[in-house]
Amino acid sequence: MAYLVAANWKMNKTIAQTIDYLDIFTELVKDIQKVDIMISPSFTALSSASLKVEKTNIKLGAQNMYYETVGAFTGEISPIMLKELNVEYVILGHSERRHIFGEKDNLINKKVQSALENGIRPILCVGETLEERELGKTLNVVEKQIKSGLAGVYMDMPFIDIAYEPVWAIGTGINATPEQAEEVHRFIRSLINELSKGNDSKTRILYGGSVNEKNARELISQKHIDGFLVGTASLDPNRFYKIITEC
Ligand code: G2H
Repeated sequence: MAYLVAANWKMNKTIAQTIDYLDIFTELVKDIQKVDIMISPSFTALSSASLKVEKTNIKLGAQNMYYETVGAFTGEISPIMLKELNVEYVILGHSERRHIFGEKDNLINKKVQSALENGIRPILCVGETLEERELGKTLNVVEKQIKSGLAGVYMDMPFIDIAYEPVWAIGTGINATPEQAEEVHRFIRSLINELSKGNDSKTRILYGGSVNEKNARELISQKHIDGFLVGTASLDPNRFYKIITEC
């Protein structure tokens, strides 16, 4: 199983900035084969990015999608619109979607099911808040988010990746220590192994939350960390490339 290192650009970069980035980044990573690389630009830049990454080793992801394929859903993006742009991954249940936009496990589960039905690989994000960690509820929270996010699709585990992103580590510059991350990753691995009846060997468990070129090596050296979901440090092609080379 190859590591997956995925960029979540969030609401950053115009079309022109995306093209400039990819002019540099495609060259930097062109010889990398042992790591799967994904970028997820804004929706407005996806089309241009799709053309730029065609015939490269960079895969395209979306930061969100709706679960219906067509209809009266003002402002939403359909999985078939993403497929048309050769989008292969979709980030679902990111903590910013949960906390800023109020997405609940039930909605996230519908999106996961729809992504799978439409041949897009979901990256389900889970993670506890600082308050939940301090109350000792981290593993309970993560278990609930995984069980409800993946309800009905446990047997599709080979087509799913998971990102553990502790909310307190997102965009704060405070990453989970390798030991803190490893404890949760080990728990997630054992949980998805049980839920899928042992069919989880193709599922990567990514760590996300203030990953950078300085902490990547130590984090990836943990047995149950299979890659990264990178926000801030992925916005610079040289920094993101450096993280990839640490894997
Ligand atoms: C967590 C992460 C990317 P950052 O949201 O998903 O962002 O690396 O900026 O903490």
